[in-house]
Amino acid sequence: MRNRPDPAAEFDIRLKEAAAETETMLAQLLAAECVAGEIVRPKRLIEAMRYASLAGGKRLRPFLVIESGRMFKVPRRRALLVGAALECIHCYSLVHDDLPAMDNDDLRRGRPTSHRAFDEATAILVGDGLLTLAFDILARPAAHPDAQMRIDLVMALARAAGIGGMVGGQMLDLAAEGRFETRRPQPLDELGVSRLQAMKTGALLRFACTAGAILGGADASARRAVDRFGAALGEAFQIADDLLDVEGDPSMVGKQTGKDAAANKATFVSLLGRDEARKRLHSLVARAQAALSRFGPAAATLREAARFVAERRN
Ligand code: GRG
Repeated sequence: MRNRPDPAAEFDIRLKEAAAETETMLAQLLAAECVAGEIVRPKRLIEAMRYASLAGGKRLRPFLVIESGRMFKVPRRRALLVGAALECIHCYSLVHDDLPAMDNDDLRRGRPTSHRAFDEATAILVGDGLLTLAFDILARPAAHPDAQMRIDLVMALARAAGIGGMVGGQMLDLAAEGRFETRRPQPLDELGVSRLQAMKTGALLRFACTAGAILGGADASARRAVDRFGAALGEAFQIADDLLDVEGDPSMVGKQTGKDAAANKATFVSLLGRDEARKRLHSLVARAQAALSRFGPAAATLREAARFVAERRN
Protein backbone atom coordinates (compact mmCIF):
# COMPACT_ATOMS: atom_id res chain seq x y z
CA MET A 1 0.00 0.00 0.00
CA ARG A 2 1.32 3.48 -0.91
CA ASN A 3 2.14 5.62 2.11
CA ARG A 4 0.24 8.91 2.06
CA PRO A 5 2.59 11.92 2.31
CA ASP A 6 2.31 13.88 5.53
CA PRO A 7 -0.14 16.83 5.45
CA ALA A 8 2.65 19.43 5.07
CA ALA A 9 4.16 17.59 2.07
CA GLU A 10 0.72 17.03 0.57
CA PHE A 11 -0.01 20.74 1.00
CA ASP A 12 3.20 21.70 -0.85
CA ILE A 13 2.37 19.37 -3.73
CA ARG A 14 -1.19 20.64 -4.00
CA LEU A 15 -0.17 24.29 -3.82
CA LYS A 16 2.38 23.77 -6.61
CA GLU A 17 -0.16 21.91 -8.75
CA ALA A 18 -2.78 24.62 -8.25
CA ALA A 19 -0.20 27.32 -9.10
CA ALA A 20 0.85 25.57 -12.32
CA GLU A 21 -2.73 24.99 -13.44
CA THR A 22 -3.70 28.58 -12.59
CA GLU A 23 -0.75 29.82 -14.62
CA THR A 24 -1.87 27.79 -17.64
CA MET A 25 -5.46 28.95 -17.27
CA LEU A 26 -4.46 32.63 -16.98
CA ALA A 27 -2.16 32.31 -19.99
CA GLN A 28 -5.10 30.98 -22.02
CA LEU A 29 -7.46 33.68 -20.78
CA LEU A 30 -4.89 36.32 -21.68
CA ALA A 31 -4.18 35.03 -25.18
CA ALA A 32 -3.49 37.50 -27.96
CA GLU A 33 -6.59 36.36 -29.86
CA CYS A 34 -9.99 37.97 -29.23
CA VAL A 35 -12.97 36.11 -27.79
CA ALA A 36 -16.53 36.57 -29.13
CA GLY A 37 -17.74 40.16 -28.81
CA GLU A 38 -14.29 41.73 -28.64
CA ILE A 39 -12.86 43.83 -31.49
CA VAL A 40 -9.11 43.69 -30.94
CA ARG A 41 -6.78 42.96 -28.01
CA PRO A 42 -4.10 45.68 -28.10
CA LYS A 43 -0.64 44.10 -28.05
CA ARG A 44 0.83 46.36 -25.36
CA LEU A 45 -2.18 45.87 -23.08
CA ILE A 46 -2.05 42.08 -23.37
CA GLU A 47 1.72 42.08 -22.83
CA ALA A 48 1.37 44.19 -19.71
CA MET A 49 -1.57 42.15 -18.37
CA ARG A 50 0.47 38.98 -18.86
CA TYR A 51 3.45 40.60 -17.15
CA ALA A 52 1.28 41.49 -14.14
CA SER A 53 -0.42 38.16 -13.78
CA LEU A 54 1.89 35.41 -15.07
CA ALA A 55 5.21 34.10 -13.74
CA GLY A 56 5.00 34.90 -10.08
CA GLY A 57 2.87 34.74 -7.01
CA LYS A 58 2.01 31.89 -4.71
CA ARG A 59 -1.51 31.56 -6.19
CA LEU A 60 -2.84 31.05 -2.69
CA ARG A 61 -6.31 32.35 -3.53
CA PRO A 62 -6.93 29.98 -6.49
CA PHE A 63 -5.53 27.17 -4.36
CA LEU A 64 -8.10 27.94 -1.63
CA VAL A 65 -10.93 27.93 -4.18
CA ILE A 66 -9.76 24.57 -5.51
CA GLU A 67 -9.30 23.03 -2.07
CA SER A 68 -12.57 24.32 -0.61
CA GLY A 69 -14.24 23.11 -3.81
CA ARG A 70 -12.64 19.70 -3.41
CA MET A 71 -14.41 19.28 -0.05
CA PHE A 72 -17.72 19.74 -1.87
CA LYS A 73 -16.81 17.63 -4.91
CA VAL A 74 -16.64 20.59 -7.31
CA PRO A 75 -15.22 19.64 -10.74
CA ARG A 76 -11.65 20.94 -10.78
CA ARG A 77 -12.00 22.93 -14.00
CA ARG A 78 -14.85 25.00 -12.55
CA ALA A 79 -12.86 25.75 -9.41
CA LEU A 80 -9.83 26.62 -11.55
CA LEU A 81 -11.82 29.13 -13.58
CA VAL A 82 -13.23 30.79 -10.47
CA GLY A 83 -9.74 30.77 -8.94
CA ALA A 84 -8.35 32.42 -12.08
CA ALA A 85 -11.05 35.12 -11.88
CA LEU A 86 -10.10 35.78 -8.28
CA GLU A 87 -6.40 35.89 -9.14
CA CYS A 88 -7.18 38.53 -11.80
CA ILE A 89 -8.71 40.72 -9.07
CA HIS A 90 -5.75 40.08 -6.78
CA CYS A 91 -3.21 40.94 -9.50
CA TYR A 92 -5.10 44.11 -10.44
CA SER A 93 -5.06 45.19 -6.78
CA LEU A 94 -1.30 44.69 -6.59
CA VAL A 95 -0.70 46.66 -9.81
CA HIS A 96 -2.86 49.57 -8.63
CA ASP A 97 -1.48 49.41 -5.09
CA ASP A 98 2.06 49.79 -6.45
CA LEU A 99 1.23 52.96 -8.45
CA PRO A 100 2.89 56.26 -7.46
CA ALA A 101 -0.47 57.61 -6.24
CA MET A 102 -0.84 54.64 -3.88
CA ASP A 103 2.21 52.90 -2.36
CA ASN A 104 4.72 53.94 -5.04
CA ASP A 105 6.61 50.64 -5.12
CA ASP A 106 9.36 49.67 -7.54
CA LEU A 107 9.45 45.95 -6.84
CA ARG A 108 6.74 43.30 -6.82
CA ARG A 109 7.22 39.54 -6.87
CA GLY A 110 10.96 40.22 -7.23
CA ARG A 111 10.55 42.17 -10.48
CA PRO A 112 9.95 45.81 -11.44
CA THR A 113 6.34 46.79 -10.76
CA SER A 114 4.05 47.16 -13.78
CA HIS A 115 4.27 50.96 -13.99
CA ARG A 116 8.07 50.66 -13.89
CA ALA A 117 8.25 47.91 -16.50
CA PHE A 118 5.69 49.69 -18.73
CA ASP A 119 4.29 53.10 -17.73
CA GLU A 120 1.65 54.47 -15.37
CA ALA A 121 -1.18 54.76 -17.88
CA THR A 122 -0.60 51.19 -19.04
CA ALA A 123 -0.52 49.96 -15.41
CA ILE A 124 -3.87 51.65 -14.69
CA LEU A 125 -5.37 49.98 -17.77
CA VAL A 126 -3.86 46.62 -16.76
CA GLY A 127 -5.76 46.84 -13.48
CA ASP A 128 -8.96 47.91 -15.23
CA GLY A 129 -8.59 45.08 -17.74
CA LEU A 130 -7.97 42.43 -15.09
CA LEU A 131 -10.87 43.60 -12.94
CA THR A 132 -13.24 43.44 -15.92
CA LEU A 133 -11.89 40.10 -17.09
CA ALA A 134 -12.60 38.58 -13.66
CA PHE A 135 -16.33 39.12 -14.07
CA ASP A 136 -16.23 38.03 -17.73
CA ILE A 137 -14.79 34.71 -16.51
CA LEU A 138 -17.44 34.24 -13.82
CA ALA A 139 -20.21 34.91 -16.35
CA ARG A 140 -19.06 32.01 -18.55
CA PRO A 141 -21.14 28.83 -18.43
CA ALA A 142 -17.87 26.90 -17.95
CA ALA A 143 -17.63 28.46 -14.47
CA HIS A 144 -20.96 26.80 -13.59
CA PRO A 145 -23.77 25.58 -15.84
CA ASP A 146 -26.44 27.05 -13.53
CA ALA A 147 -26.91 30.79 -14.22
CA GLN A 148 -28.14 31.49 -10.65
CA MET A 149 -24.96 29.96 -9.29
CA ARG A 150 -22.90 32.26 -11.53
CA ILE A 151 -24.89 35.26 -10.31
CA ASP A 152 -24.20 34.20 -6.70
CA LEU A 153 -20.48 34.06 -7.47
CA VAL A 154 -20.49 37.44 -9.25
CA MET A 155 -22.32 39.04 -6.34
CA ALA A 156 -20.05 37.48 -3.70
CA LEU A 157 -16.86 38.50 -5.54
CA ALA A 158 -18.15 42.03 -6.22
CA ARG A 159 -18.95 42.49 -2.53
CA ALA A 160 -15.56 41.12 -1.47
CA ALA A 161 -13.59 43.25 -3.95
CA GLY A 162 -15.62 46.46 -3.93
CA ILE A 163 -16.74 49.39 -1.77
CA GLY A 164 -17.33 47.43 1.42
CA GLY A 165 -14.45 45.04 0.77
CA MET A 166 -10.97 45.40 -0.71
CA VAL A 167 -11.38 48.82 -2.38
CA GLY A 168 -13.05 50.23 0.74
CA GLY A 169 -10.26 48.76 2.88
CA GLN A 170 -7.67 50.48 0.72
CA MET A 171 -9.55 53.78 1.18
CA LEU A 172 -9.57 53.35 4.97
CA ASP A 173 -5.86 52.54 4.84
CA LEU A 174 -4.99 55.70 2.89
CA ALA A 175 -7.18 57.78 5.22
CA ALA A 176 -5.46 56.31 8.29
CA GLU A 177 -2.08 57.22 6.81
CA GLY A 178 -3.25 60.84 6.70
CA ARG A 179 -3.41 61.17 2.94
CA PHE A 180 -6.52 63.33 2.76
CA GLU A 181 -7.82 66.63 4.24
CA THR A 182 -6.24 66.29 7.67
CA ARG A 183 -2.78 65.50 6.28
CA ARG A 184 -2.10 63.82 9.63
CA PRO A 185 -2.11 60.08 10.43
CA GLN A 186 -5.43 59.03 11.92
CA PRO A 187 -4.64 56.54 14.70
CA LEU A 188 -6.69 53.34 14.58
CA ASP A 189 -7.53 51.17 17.57
CA GLU A 190 -7.64 47.36 17.48
CA LEU A 191 -11.17 47.31 16.13
CA GLY A 192 -10.25 49.82 13.43
CA VAL A 193 -7.20 47.82 12.33
CA SER A 194 -9.13 44.58 12.40
CA ARG A 195 -11.92 46.03 10.24
CA LEU A 196 -9.52 47.64 7.78
CA GLN A 197 -7.58 44.42 7.34
CA ALA A 198 -10.72 42.28 7.07
CA MET A 199 -11.73 44.49 4.15
CA LYS A 200 -8.43 45.18 2.41
CA THR A 201 -6.89 41.71 2.52
CA GLY A 202 -9.31 39.42 4.32
CA ALA A 203 -12.30 39.80 2.02
CA LEU A 204 -10.67 38.21 -1.06
CA LEU A 205 -9.21 35.33 0.98
CA ARG A 206 -12.59 34.79 2.60
CA PHE A 207 -14.24 34.74 -0.81
CA ALA A 208 -11.64 32.19 -1.95
CA CYS A 209 -12.74 29.84 0.81
CA THR A 210 -16.49 30.33 0.43
CA ALA A 211 -16.36 30.11 -3.38
CA GLY A 212 -15.77 26.35 -3.19
CA ALA A 213 -18.81 25.99 -0.94
CA ILE A 214 -20.94 28.14 -3.28
CA LEU A 215 -19.80 26.14 -6.34
CA GLY A 216 -20.46 22.88 -4.51
CA GLY A 217 -23.97 23.89 -3.38
CA ALA A 218 -22.98 23.37 0.28
CA ASP A 219 -25.72 23.84 2.89
CA ALA A 220 -25.87 27.01 4.98
CA SER A 221 -24.16 25.51 8.01
CA ALA A 222 -21.22 24.12 5.98
CA ARG A 223 -20.93 27.49 4.23
CA ARG A 224 -20.78 29.27 7.58
CA ALA A 225 -18.03 26.91 8.78
CA VAL A 226 -15.93 27.54 5.66
CA ASP A 227 -16.61 31.27 5.99
CA ARG A 228 -15.36 31.22 9.63
CA PHE A 229 -12.23 29.47 8.38
CA GLY A 230 -11.74 32.10 5.64
CA ALA A 231 -12.22 35.02 8.04
CA ALA A 232 -9.63 33.69 10.52
CA LEU A 233 -7.22 32.76 7.73
CA GLY A 234 -7.57 36.24 6.21
CA GLU A 235 -6.71 37.94 9.48
CA ALA A 236 -3.80 35.56 10.07
CA PHE A 237 -2.50 36.26 6.55
CA GLN A 238 -2.41 40.01 7.14
CA ILE A 239 -0.68 39.73 10.54
CA ALA A 240 1.93 37.46 8.94
CA ASP A 241 2.32 40.07 6.19
CA ASP A 242 2.80 42.83 8.77
CA LEU A 243 5.42 40.73 10.58
CA LEU A 244 7.19 40.13 7.25
CA ASP A 245 7.27 43.88 6.69
CA VAL A 246 9.20 44.23 9.96
CA GLU A 247 11.29 41.06 9.94
CA GLY A 248 11.33 39.84 6.34
CA ASP A 249 14.26 39.77 3.96
CA PRO A 250 13.35 41.87 0.87
CA SER A 251 15.11 39.39 -1.42
CA MET A 252 12.82 36.63 -0.10
CA VAL A 253 9.66 38.73 0.22
CA GLY A 254 10.08 40.05 -3.33
CA LYS A 255 9.23 43.64 -2.40
CA GLN A 256 10.53 46.43 -0.25
CA THR A 257 10.07 45.91 3.51
CA GLY A 258 9.85 48.42 6.40
CA LYS A 259 7.25 50.45 4.54
CA ASP A 260 4.48 50.18 7.16
CA ALA A 261 6.45 51.93 9.90
CA ALA A 262 7.72 54.53 7.42
CA ALA A 263 4.12 55.29 6.44
CA ASN A 264 2.92 55.25 10.10
CA LYS A 265 0.62 52.38 9.23
CA ALA A 266 -1.48 51.03 12.08
CA THR A 267 -1.08 47.24 12.13
CA PHE A 268 -1.36 44.66 14.88
CA VAL A 269 2.43 44.68 15.00
CA SER A 270 2.57 48.45 15.62
CA LEU A 271 -0.38 48.32 18.06
CA LEU A 272 0.50 45.22 20.08
CA GLY A 273 4.22 44.67 19.46
CA ARG A 274 5.73 41.68 17.67
CA ASP A 275 5.27 39.11 20.45
CA GLU A 276 1.59 39.83 21.04
CA ALA A 277 0.97 40.00 17.29
CA ARG A 278 2.58 36.58 16.93
CA LYS A 279 0.37 35.19 19.73
CA ARG A 280 -2.69 36.57 17.99
CA LEU A 281 -1.48 34.98 14.74
CA HIS A 282 -1.17 31.56 16.37
CA SER A 283 -4.57 31.77 17.97
CA LEU A 284 -6.10 32.71 14.59
CA VAL A 285 -4.49 29.64 13.00
CA ALA A 286 -6.01 27.47 15.74
CA ARG A 287 -9.40 29.17 15.24
CA ALA A 288 -9.24 28.63 11.48
CA GLN A 289 -8.33 24.96 11.89
CA ALA A 290 -11.06 24.39 14.49
CA ALA A 291 -13.67 25.84 12.13
CA LEU A 292 -13.05 22.91 9.76
CA SER A 293 -13.12 20.11 12.35
CA ARG A 294 -16.52 18.82 11.15
CA PHE A 295 -15.04 18.02 7.70
CA GLY A 296 -12.46 15.56 9.06
CA PRO A 297 -9.64 14.35 6.77
CA ALA A 298 -11.27 16.01 3.71
CA ALA A 299 -10.14 19.36 5.16
CA ALA A 300 -6.57 18.32 6.04
CA THR A 301 -4.99 20.36 3.23
CA LEU A 302 -7.00 23.47 4.07
CA ARG A 303 -6.00 23.13 7.72
CA GLU A 304 -2.37 23.02 6.54
CA ALA A 305 -3.04 26.19 4.54
CA ALA A 306 -3.70 28.03 7.80
CA ARG A 307 -0.31 26.93 9.13
CA PHE A 308 1.38 27.90 5.85
CA VAL A 309 -0.14 31.38 5.93
CA ALA A 310 1.30 32.00 9.39
CA GLU A 311 4.76 30.60 8.65
CA ARG A 312 5.32 31.88 5.11
CA ARG A 313 8.48 33.77 4.27
CA ASN A 314 7.19 35.54 1.17
C1 GRG B 1 -5.47 49.32 -5.04
C2 GRG B 1 -7.90 48.65 -5.14
C3 GRG B 1 -6.59 48.52 -4.52
C4 GRG B 1 -6.46 47.67 -3.52
C5 GRG B 1 -5.20 47.37 -2.91
C6 GRG B 1 -4.61 44.12 -1.68
C7 GRG B 1 -4.30 45.55 -1.67
C8 GRG B 1 -5.41 46.47 -1.77
C9 GRG B 1 -3.07 46.00 -1.64
C10 GRG B 1 -1.88 45.17 -1.63
C11 GRG B 1 -0.99 45.67 -0.58
C12 GRG B 1 -0.51 44.57 0.21
C13 GRG B 1 0.87 44.14 -0.10
C14 GRG B 1 -1.28 44.03 1.15
C15 GRG B 1 -0.84 42.96 2.00
C16 GRG B 1 -1.49 41.68 1.72
C17 GRG B 1 -1.26 41.20 0.36
C18 GRG B 1 -2.39 41.34 -0.56
C19 GRG B 1 -0.09 40.64 0.05
C20 GRG B 1 0.21 40.05 -1.27
O1 GRG B 1 -0.48 38.84 -1.42
P1 GRG B 1 0.28 37.47 -1.67
O2 GRG B 1 1.34 37.27 -0.61
O3 GRG B 1 0.98 37.80 -3.03
O4 GRG B 1 -0.71 36.36 -1.81
P2 GRG B 1 1.44 36.85 -4.24
O5 GRG B 1 2.54 37.64 -4.92
O6 GRG B 1 1.95 35.56 -3.67
O7 GRG B 1 0.24 36.68 -5.10
